[in-house]
Amino acid sequence: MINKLKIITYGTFDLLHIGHINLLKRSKTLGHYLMVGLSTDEFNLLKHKSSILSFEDRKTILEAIKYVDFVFQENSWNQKIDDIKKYNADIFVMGDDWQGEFDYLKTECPVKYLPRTSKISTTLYKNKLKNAK
Ligand code: C2G
Repeated sequence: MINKLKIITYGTFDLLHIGHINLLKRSKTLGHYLMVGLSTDEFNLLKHKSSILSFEDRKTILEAIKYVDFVFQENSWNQKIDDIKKYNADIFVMGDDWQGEFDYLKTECPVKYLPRTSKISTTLYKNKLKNAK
């Protein structure tokens, strides 16, 4: 039985868009099992982000994506080392807008930053929806 390479990533994933899907799809190709730490509404406040969709809705949407195998709560900035140990993650992945920010995790597992999808973001999405009225 080959080892299931377990990938771990984190995010808010509000108003799901192609940038999120590209990230999740490419993360999954790095291994066999993709775990996503989904920012709670409370943690989003700490990130100075407010999401349109509730945590429960964002979680249900993520769980419906074929690349995603497991979704858990991201409640704070400093749970990643414990999560990597708890879930036996083999590779930590984030979009490269976070380049270098999570290098401290290299003591636990390889850290990969994937190219961010250009010209799309939740903020852009929200503004387009606003202007579409
Ligand atoms: N992303 C991307 N391309 C975009 C937008 C987002 O590749 N156009 C990636 C981000 O780099 C991130 C993931 O999609 O890896 C989720 O993005 P967000 O929901 O914006 O997450 P973020 O607010 O960056 O939260 O502890 C880490 C934080 O929870 C990350």
